[in-house]
Amino acid sequence: MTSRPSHVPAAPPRVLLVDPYVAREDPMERKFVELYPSLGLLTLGAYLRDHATDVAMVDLTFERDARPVDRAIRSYRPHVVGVHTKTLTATRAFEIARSVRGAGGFSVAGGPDSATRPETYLEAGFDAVVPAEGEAALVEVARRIRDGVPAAHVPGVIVRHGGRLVRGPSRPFLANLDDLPLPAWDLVDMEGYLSRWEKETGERRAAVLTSRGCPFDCSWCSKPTFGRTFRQQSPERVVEELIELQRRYRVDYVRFCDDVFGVSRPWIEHLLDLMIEKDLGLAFECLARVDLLKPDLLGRMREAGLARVYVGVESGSQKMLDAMNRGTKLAQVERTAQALRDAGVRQFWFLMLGYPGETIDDIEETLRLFRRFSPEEYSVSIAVPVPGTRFYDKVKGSLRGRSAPTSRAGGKTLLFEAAYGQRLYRWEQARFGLEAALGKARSRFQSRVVEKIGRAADRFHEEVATPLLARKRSGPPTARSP
Ligand code: B12
Ligand code: SF4
Repeated sequence: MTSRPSHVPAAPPRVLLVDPYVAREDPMERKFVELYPSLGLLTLGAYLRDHATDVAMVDLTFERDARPVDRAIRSYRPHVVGVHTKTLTATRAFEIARSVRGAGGFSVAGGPDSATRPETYLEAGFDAVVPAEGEAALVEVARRIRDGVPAAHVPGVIVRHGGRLVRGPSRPFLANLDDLPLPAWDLVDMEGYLSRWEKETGERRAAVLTSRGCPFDCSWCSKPTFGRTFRQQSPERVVEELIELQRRYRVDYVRFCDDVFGVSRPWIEHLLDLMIEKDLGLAFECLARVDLLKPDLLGRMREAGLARVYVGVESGSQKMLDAMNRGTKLAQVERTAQALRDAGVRQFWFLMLGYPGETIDDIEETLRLFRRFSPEEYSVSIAVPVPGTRFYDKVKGSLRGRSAPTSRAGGKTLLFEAAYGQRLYRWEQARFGLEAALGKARSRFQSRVVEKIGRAADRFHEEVATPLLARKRSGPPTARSP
């Protein structure tokens, strides 16, 4: 490093942010994943700029491989390369860390996967991991690296030193999310995302986050970054962001990406009031919990533009909801599903099969619930034990094949020794598929033929598939309730 006279201000550090997600490599992408740029990275980028740091970004979402990262390293010569991590993209992230090291640079990993297993990322070639909120930590690391000072002992940063992990002290979360700048949308190809949406749906869709964290405690949910903490922006700040998206990018549909939307009743009422008062003309969708989405709120949500709700139904068996520590009641599921239907809002249900303790009868209860309400959209996945969750701890002694299940399994592969074999769960998934198709046919044709097909499928399930596939792992084969 060349020394600089003390009166000459240091040039701003240069940080290259990387989203290593390549859509074409994601087996779920075509079916379920809706593409939006990473809000975590866009907010980091905006915050770095506000703190005298130069930022560039490579978003691999629409690329074929990581070559654009190599090119950016050569042309931009960043002090620090910051990579967002998910389990799905771990291999790609490791490849990038090796490239950075090869080019003599400094790499930092952040995001859910590296937060769960920082040692793996450091062993794979990353120089540092930020396992929690990244904004302030990354600013400090970038300044240090520019100045040739090691990043060890920086609050909120983990490095490897002498073969050991050195964890800096923990860093408090940002006190007020309203202090965050608007996401730096210009760092990515917003028009690429928006025009793709426009082609598919006729709408220009963008993602917005109004909060960080979630106060609930479902036993299979991985929350390495924010844990059970919960903070939200003011409704005024949220509306400011919506208006900017409309003004700059002609966005007309918003996905609120919060873990749970509307945790606080006064907050959501205030936001809805503002959206209605400003007459934004935006449609929106969100993910809601059935215990929070009260029917008496739906009218105003509809007026403010609500078009679709993702509902974490998970199971039609109260016993399973309790086992998952969902904190929801079946009666709430039923009430919400009915209210959404009455209000004409599309529902997307998340359902899960195979959670420990689930029997064939529980699955049957889930299917009955599904049949009763025929949600417009759904995803039914085989439970994935994500490292760092209580569910993972419960089954980690019986993982099948892999030590760290990846989300590449896409909810179709059984990753642990569950009550039944994978074929049973795949069969049950197919039954939900058939049920969905019959539900659509029923609403269109009211035909006796549809009922006949349904009954034949049920008979086949009971008489052929169940005896064949529902062998409990231990003990003799059973017909129905094991
Ligand atoms: C919204 C969301 C989506 C949206 C939008 C994603 C996006 N592009 O932003 C959609 C629906 C598209 C989506 C898709 C997927 N998602 Co998603 N998603 C979320 C959700 C609910 C919020 C993400 C978010 O914006 N958080 C808020 C921001 C502020 O936090 P953040 O991104 O973590 O970033 C902060 C810190 O982590 C850190 N940080 C992050 N990156 C970096 C990098 C550096 C260098 C540093 C220093 C710090 C740092 O600083 C940031 C700011 O403080 C999370 C759950 C969650 N709470 O995180 C799941 C979550 C991230 N998704 C997950 C998964 C699995 C996926 C998919 C892979 C699903 C699939 N294919 O099957 C895809 C991948 C798509 C993609 N583009 O990567 C998992 C990841 C689990 C894991 N261990 O990998 C999560 C954690 C959900 C879960 N509990 O399982 N997702
Ligand atoms: S599944 Fe949803 S409600 Fe449950 S803890 Fe995770 S984010 Fe919160």
